[in-house]
Amino acid sequence: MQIEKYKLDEHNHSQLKDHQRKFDFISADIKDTEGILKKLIDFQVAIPSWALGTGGTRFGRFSGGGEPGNLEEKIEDIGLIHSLNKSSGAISLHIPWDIPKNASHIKALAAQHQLKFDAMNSNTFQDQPGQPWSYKFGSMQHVDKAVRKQAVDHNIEVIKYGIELGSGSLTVWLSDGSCFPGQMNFRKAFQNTLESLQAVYAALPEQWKMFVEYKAFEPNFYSTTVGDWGQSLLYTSKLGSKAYTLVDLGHHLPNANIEQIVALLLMEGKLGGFHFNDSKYGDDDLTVGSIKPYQLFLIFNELVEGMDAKGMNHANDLGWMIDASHNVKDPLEDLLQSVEAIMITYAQALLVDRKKLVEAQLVNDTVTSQEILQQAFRTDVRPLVAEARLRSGGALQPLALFRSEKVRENLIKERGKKTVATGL
Ligand code: LRH
Ligand code: MN
Repeated sequence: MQIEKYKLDEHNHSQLKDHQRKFDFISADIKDTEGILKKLIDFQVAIPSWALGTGGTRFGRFSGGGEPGNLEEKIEDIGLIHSLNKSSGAISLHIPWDIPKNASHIKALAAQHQLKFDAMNSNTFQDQPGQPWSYKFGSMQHVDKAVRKQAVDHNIEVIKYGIELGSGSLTVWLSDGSCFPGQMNFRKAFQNTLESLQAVYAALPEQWKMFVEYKAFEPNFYSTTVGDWGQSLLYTSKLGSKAYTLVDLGHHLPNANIEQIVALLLMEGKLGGFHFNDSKYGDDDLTVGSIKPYQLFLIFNELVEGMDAKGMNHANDLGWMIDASHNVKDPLEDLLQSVEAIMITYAQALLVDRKKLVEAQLVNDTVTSQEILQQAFRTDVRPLVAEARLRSGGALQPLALFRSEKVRENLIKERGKKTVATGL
């Protein structure tokens, strides 16, 4: 399903007067409106291939129908999202859920939708049919070298698919760990995992990056072998300059100060990118900015400050990816909301008066430093984000157009009500 250009133009025309009034109002107060708009236009968020269907939980899954049944349909759905917000110009694949039967065909189809391939994700947290060795007791940490080799070979195979598709990075998330005290030797598990990651690292093409994603718990509930940012940094520091730490917002213990973790990883030049989502309890994978929008703002505030301090390019030097799963919302509407939340928060972080903030910090004027941050966070930047979309050929109100064009209803007509396994 695609939305006709004239329908998008009609929608923008009907919204233009109202938008212009709001845009003129906010840009009157902003020093560098054009600079901020350029940054927003360049900023692209990768959509995960596994978040286009209904995720569900172990207790149940309530599919809304019209979900993609193959990689082609997943690319079409992300193409539709990108045609609406012009900020979702990349897809992140998960292998073996998205093995491209014909890579050049898939690459051409993605190009038709102006989509690039972001990080490839390996999977050694599930046993595939006919797989010689089980990952029940882990993969790269496993006491049995044959299991570790199987996991290394799988990651090297994922890199091969990525090279064919034009990706430039591999994300390794290991569910490895233990469920009970005494089940495992932490030191040997670390060393086995490092040795296995080194074998994958050695297979990385020159320009590629490897992202080591950490997670505090689940599916193991006593220890996780890449359990926090410190452990991930230990691995990525020992691996080499192409290895970076990936921060999934839902992978922290309660009340972790994620913005401080981000600031320090950036300082060390070891921050690789993000899996954006939100959560109230565990790895809930909820809509970005739906539970803790101020935390997301504080993270982007550290990102802008830290990246500018190192002269980094905001759009290209880090991996910006969503990792969410949908239980009660339409997957595409949920993703439109998540991208909007990321763009709004990035725009607010760009509004922070950095010079005044440093002055306040240097005299320990905590009241003023808070006022400076909250001035930006309390600014309604939606007209700025909408203007960036308009200038990129997108819709002023993507969600409204998605609904008025009855996209889900049309997808159900095209694909039927059948429910499609997302692999998770
Ligand atoms: C693990 C994780 C990881 C993906 C998976 C789908 O919780 O965040 O990034 O491989 O979700
Ligand atoms: Mn993740």
